[in-house]
Amino acid sequence: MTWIHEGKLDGEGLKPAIVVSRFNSFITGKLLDGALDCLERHNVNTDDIDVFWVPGAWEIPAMALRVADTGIFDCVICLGAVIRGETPHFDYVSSESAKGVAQAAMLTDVPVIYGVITADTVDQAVDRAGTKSGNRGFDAAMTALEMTALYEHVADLESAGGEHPEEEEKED
Ligand code: INI
Repeated sequence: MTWIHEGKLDGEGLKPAIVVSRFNSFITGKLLDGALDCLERHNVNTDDIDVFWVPGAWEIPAMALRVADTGIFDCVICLGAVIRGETPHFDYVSSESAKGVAQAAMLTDVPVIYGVITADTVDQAVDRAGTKSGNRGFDAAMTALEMTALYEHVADLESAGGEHPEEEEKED
């Protein structure tokens, strides 16, 4: 018999933070709309959501870590859009923002979620911000709900000394 652990997608009572960059705001604004839509549809109270705007994707990780370390929020959702130009700048900004968000996630106690689009063209970015290929902001918020519930579940398991709650399901 194996114990299966999964995060539920119910945001009731949660206090999420969103860190979103202003660079390419015609895209990041749509990612923010998607994230808010997801949170509200999953029972998060609008008054319990805090949005922190930063200048660009480069600034996201440091702000995400600061916000996460306040202890005020249950999760941090990072949203940005890095679009390739004619110089190697894209590579520096996109890789540092991805690495930085991953590092923030490892250094803090709450889930830090990566919802930064990296695209070769404006069209690719538009496709991922609420048109052909869905909305990466919505997806990131969904991931945040799942991971927050799972973190809390692991904390409950730890404080119960490894005793599984009665309602938890076992699979053969
Ligand atoms: N920031 C982005 O969020 N997206 C981009 O596409 C981008 N490009 O291509 O330059 C970008 N650059 C700005 C960067 O994030 C910082 O704000 C800036 O370098 C100041 O630190």
